Amino acid sequence: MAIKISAVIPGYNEEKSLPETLTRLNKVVDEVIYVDNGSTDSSMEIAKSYGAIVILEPRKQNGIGYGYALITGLLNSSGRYVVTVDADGEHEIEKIPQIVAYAQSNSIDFINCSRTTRETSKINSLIRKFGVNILNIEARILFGLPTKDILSGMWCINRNILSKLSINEGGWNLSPEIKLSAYVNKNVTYFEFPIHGTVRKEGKSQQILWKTALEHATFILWYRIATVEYEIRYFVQNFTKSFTYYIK
Ligand SMILES: Nc1nc2c(ncn2[C@@H]2O[C@H](COP(=O)(O)OP(=O)(O)O)[C@@H](O)[C@H]2O)c(=O)[nH]1
Ligand SMILES: [Mg+2]
Repeated sequence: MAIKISAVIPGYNEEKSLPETLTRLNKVVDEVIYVDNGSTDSSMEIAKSYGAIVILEPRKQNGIGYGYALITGLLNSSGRYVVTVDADGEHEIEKIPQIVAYAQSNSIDFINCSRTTRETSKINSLIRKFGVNILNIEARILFGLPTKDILSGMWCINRNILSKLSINEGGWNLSPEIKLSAYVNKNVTYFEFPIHGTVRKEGKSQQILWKTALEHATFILWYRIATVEYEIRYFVQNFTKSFTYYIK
């Protein structure tokens, strides 16, 4: 039996991009959840007309509700696997069945879809590439995370591990947070799958690049400090287990 796949889209004023994105998504997933932050255009009506489940998530963190929207969408999805994509169609939606099949046959719980193909590299601006690479290096040094795209917004998650992820960031930082949370959790298997990334045809990005980059850099450092306690607890638990095993 085919497994149910859900897609979650965070969106804000994306009426121009949504028709194409939703048409593409409807061909490859069983359920689409569109989570809006109070758009002033007709995004929500459009999403409804394409059959998506529409949720209004008004919370924001420093003016952005990207993270809250995704958390709410993930919690309200029902598929065996949940894939997140941006509303602007920048991700390779057509690869979803292949990615889910890969996750299922290899028992992978969390896949980060990294925008790393050669074509993608030609499209992205130098400043973005530079920023993402610096953050990739930071995550690799601090966590050993073998990521090529710490900021990709396309993930494929096995529903069984949703409750094991500790995700709280309401703004852009949810993107690094969810990957780090999956990677540091010893009960979650993490993998990266290459996809094409494109540049939106309509509307404009909500990012203020330098500000977001700085926030990400500080967040990754802070997250390292916060998770040291988890690592120590894990070590002590294992140590105690082995110790009691040997002295029995
Ligand atoms: N719900 C919600 N979605 C947002 C918000 N800001 C951006 N988004 C969505 O997040 C995705 C990525 O945003 P975008 O501005 O394209 O960022 P970029 O791809 O990094 O340039 C798009 O689907 C946006 O519509 C927000 O405040 N709330
Ligand atoms: Mg975008």
